[in-house]
Amino acid sequence: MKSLLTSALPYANGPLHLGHLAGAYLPADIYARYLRLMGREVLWVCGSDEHGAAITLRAKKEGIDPRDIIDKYHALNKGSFEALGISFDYYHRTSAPLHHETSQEFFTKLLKRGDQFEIKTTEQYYDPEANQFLADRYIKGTCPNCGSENAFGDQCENCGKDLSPTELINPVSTISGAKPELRETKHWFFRLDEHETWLKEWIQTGKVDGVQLHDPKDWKKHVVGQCMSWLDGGLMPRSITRDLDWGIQVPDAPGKVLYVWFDAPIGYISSTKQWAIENGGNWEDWWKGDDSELVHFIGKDNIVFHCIVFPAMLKAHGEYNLPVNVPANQFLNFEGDKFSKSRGWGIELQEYVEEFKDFPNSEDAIRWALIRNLPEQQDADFTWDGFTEYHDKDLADKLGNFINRVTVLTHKYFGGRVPEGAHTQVQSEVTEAVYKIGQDIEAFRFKDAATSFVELASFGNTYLQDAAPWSLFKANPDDPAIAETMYHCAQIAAALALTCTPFIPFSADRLRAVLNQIPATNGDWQLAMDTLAAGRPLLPSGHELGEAGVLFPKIIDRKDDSRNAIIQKQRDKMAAVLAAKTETDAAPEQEAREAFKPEMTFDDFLKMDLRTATILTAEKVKKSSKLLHLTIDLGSEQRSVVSGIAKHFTPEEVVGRQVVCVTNLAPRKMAGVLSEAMILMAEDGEGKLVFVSPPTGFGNGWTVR
Ligand code: B3M
Ligand code: ZN
Repeated sequence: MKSLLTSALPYANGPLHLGHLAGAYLPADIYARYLRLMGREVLWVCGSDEHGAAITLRAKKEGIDPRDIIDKYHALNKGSFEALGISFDYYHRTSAPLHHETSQEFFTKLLKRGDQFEIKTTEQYYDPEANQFLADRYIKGTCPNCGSENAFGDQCENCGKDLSPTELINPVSTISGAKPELRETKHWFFRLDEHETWLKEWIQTGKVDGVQLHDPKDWKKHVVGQCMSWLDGGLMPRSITRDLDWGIQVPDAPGKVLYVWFDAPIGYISSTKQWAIENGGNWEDWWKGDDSELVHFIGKDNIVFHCIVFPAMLKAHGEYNLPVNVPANQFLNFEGDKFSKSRGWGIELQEYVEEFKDFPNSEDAIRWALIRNLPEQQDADFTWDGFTEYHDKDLADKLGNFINRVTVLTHKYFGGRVPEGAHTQVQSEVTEAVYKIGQDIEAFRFKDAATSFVELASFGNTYLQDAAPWSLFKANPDDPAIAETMYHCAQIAAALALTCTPFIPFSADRLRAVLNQIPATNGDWQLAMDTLAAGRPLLPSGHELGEAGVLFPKIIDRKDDSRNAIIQKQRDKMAAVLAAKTETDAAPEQEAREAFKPEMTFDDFLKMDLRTATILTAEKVKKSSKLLHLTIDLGSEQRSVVSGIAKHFTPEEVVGRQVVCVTNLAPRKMAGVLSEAMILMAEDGEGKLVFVSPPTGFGNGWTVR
């Protein structure tokens, strides 16, 4: 079976940060490297996403050509990936002519089918100075609801009201400041609604037309959950063209380009084609063959496009395989907050590469810290303390130290040669561990795989410590148990030096060099499993080990503070960002906090029944972009609640939350759904909502007063 892997194509309009790496690239790299070591046929494609209004807008603002932006960031991001060992088979770009052709052919094929597009003419705002139609976000004006002068064409961020551009009072173009005019324009809408039925069946059961394509139990719950909440909301035709001058020309429609999210996933196909041209393969075998499995690696913000829209496009086209899995990751935060370029919060990949260039094993140090803390099922938080700890405890203390001790002791007692030994329980444990690490990787449980790997290292250390060959040697240098111990230690060391390869490939080569092995190549993991299963050693008796040495110098080292100093510089940077923020927050213009309400009596307050509760289920309310329908657990009963938080939270994010709610408001229907309680939220000056929650573990239905 072939494996065709894709990772989300990063926009070439800015640098990538650690959060991106942990989302769609590092997990895919572990998977791809493992499959190659298993001797499977793998093709992993990616590339730069170089279209979209964000790129043109930025180019206009900076007075440069969009091409300058994409050339710069394509090279930068590609370079960062390479530096960190991200082993794509091909990194293409969507500005390439081959991609333009491929996307146009795709569009034409769907158009020719006759039933896949609907063409509609609508009136849209046009900027007469910039000579272009304006996307909703590029129009500002006064909010008809609250009077704020900074409302966008799609929403007023002051009062939260959903708007359409024509509702704005005094609209202006954010591109030129000109007053926009309404003009007629024609667009192509992909009939996603026509695909709703089969998509629902496919997501729920893994079947299409009665054929089982995947097992839905293999998909992550949050991925299926997000898809179902979209599907339950009903699918609508989606416009897939734009009036822009940057992008892929819509065939026979001058001035129109394909919407970036229509062409970007087709980028996976063009990347495969380009790979095939350069490497002499057949791209169709990978995309259309019965013996090829497609897996998309993405972050959670791209789930809908990869699990609903692109599959619908592939099915509409015909012939193409659907993905067998989309193991999307959640988000990674940085030191307790979201990555933010504008606030300077976080660290970009090329910045890491540059700042840590004198740090030993810097590539693997960051890979390992991210792997141990991947946002696989929920959001995770990267901290420099965690980085230090994972490095020093796992890599230095457990892995590096073990391999070093084994080499030193083998040199001491056996002239560096693996002594004689026999198959025992130890070998079975090693066999089991190697198998388990692989199984976790195959199931996209990379964090578990890393844990199993660390357990194998711990097993080695404990085994060596308990066997204590140094004590045996003191008592009787000819004790056969010394050879037995060192033989098994050599096998454990070899298993570690092999199984670490997908996680820390740079160190893997060094570890294997210490064991006097060449770097692992395709098929070696499978070979090792076969060898172990046959009861044979990974390192045979007589094999000569290389020279020992410190493999992972610790970050926290009393004698050498240089590595810690590199990290301390990063901590200082973040402290400066925080200090700057505190200053802005304390600035005099005390921004608009709502005025306090008039006095009320204590009896008025007592009328309110406030309780703790837990959100059990959540889904979007059909035809409303603001409302979530929740079920809450009040201890003695469950209730239905409609809450206006859909713009702030996805259903998956709120399930399981503990909240405080008002239970005795008269029930009412919102968008046709009954609401029997109200959830309390705190809102700051920027409209950000947070739950008012009791501490985790507090029971449900208890009073709040
Ligand atoms: N460039 C969006 C993103 O980076 C987009 C991914 C395209 S994958 C086909 O979130
Ligand atoms: Zn408003």
